[in-house]
Amino acid sequence: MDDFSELFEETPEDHHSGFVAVVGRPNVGKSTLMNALLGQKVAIVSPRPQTTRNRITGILTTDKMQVAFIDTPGIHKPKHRLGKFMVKEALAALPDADLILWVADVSRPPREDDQRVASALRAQHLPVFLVLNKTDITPPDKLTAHRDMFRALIPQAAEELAISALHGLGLDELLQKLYDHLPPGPRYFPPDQVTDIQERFLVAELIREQALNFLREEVPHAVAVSIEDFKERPNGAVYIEARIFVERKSQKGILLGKGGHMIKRIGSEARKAIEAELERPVYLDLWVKVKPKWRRDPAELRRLGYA
Ligand SMILES: Nc1nc2c(ncn2[C@@H]2O[C@H](COP(=O)(O)OP(=O)(O)OP(=O)(O)O)[C@@H](O)[C@H]2O)c(=O)[nH]1
Ligand SMILES: [Mg+2]
Repeated sequence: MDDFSELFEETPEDHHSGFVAVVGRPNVGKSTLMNALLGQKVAIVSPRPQTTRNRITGILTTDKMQVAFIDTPGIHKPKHRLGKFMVKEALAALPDADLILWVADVSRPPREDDQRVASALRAQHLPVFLVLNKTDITPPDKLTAHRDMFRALIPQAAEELAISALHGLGLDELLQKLYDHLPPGPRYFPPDQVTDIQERFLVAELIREQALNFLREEVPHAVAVSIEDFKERPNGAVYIEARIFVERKSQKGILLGKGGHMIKRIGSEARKAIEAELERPVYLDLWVKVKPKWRRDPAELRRLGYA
């Protein structure tokens, strides 16, 4: 039997803990918020909607509480099997949570996808915090008008907070409110554990993040990354071979760019990001492959971790 006594012995008095699902429509800043609360990058972030595709746990341990945040894919109207998987992943985080952060982009009025989120939340009997993000780009009159519209969608919200995840504004208050609402409880994870994701997954995500940052239009959504080889070299460096999949030949052309210019930029930025995370020198070998309609193919989706 495992001995967890050490974990619990260290738990301070008045300690609170729980699981907090971070949900909302795509691109509102859920992953930015989770990373900011953790003070560490666990989930990738990009200006493109539908960046996050899987649930990702980020664990915050302080003297008085431990919160396991569950970052989720943006809830939207799915157009293919991948989209359906993403929405299912997001909704599956709700029943196991102690509390829900509904992240909304307050710089804009609610959209159809916000309504979708609100109706899923109204069906739950869990405390919901309405988290109005992107206040840094919202003029005061718009803030008031949009806030009222979001409020009307979730009349039972336990708390409402105006924040900027990007600039770290309002986060201390959010953490205090989490402490107030989460029940007394022990640490469920070792204090130094920050996430549940594996190194290979993180590496694939960091490559996809750069692809999302550099690509436009429909191409980012057609991108998937798989790690084919991951080897430690005797000199301490890591050799990584990764494949970037797209659905069409034309997308492959865009991804490669003139004279391979684009893939070189993506590779070089991704390598820097991976080295920063792994704290080791990295040799990154990137290949681009066309896999027609992978987003609709159950076997491919399973292979890529989207099932
Ligand atoms: N101005 C501003 N931009 C923000 C803020 N928070 C996030 N962003 C930006 O919004 C974009 C989307 O951020 P993400 O954190 O990837 O959003 P998400 O909700 O996780 O998106 P999905 O994973 O696609 O559902 C990025 O370009 C962020 O830099 C904020 O407080 N202010
Ligand atoms: Mg995200």
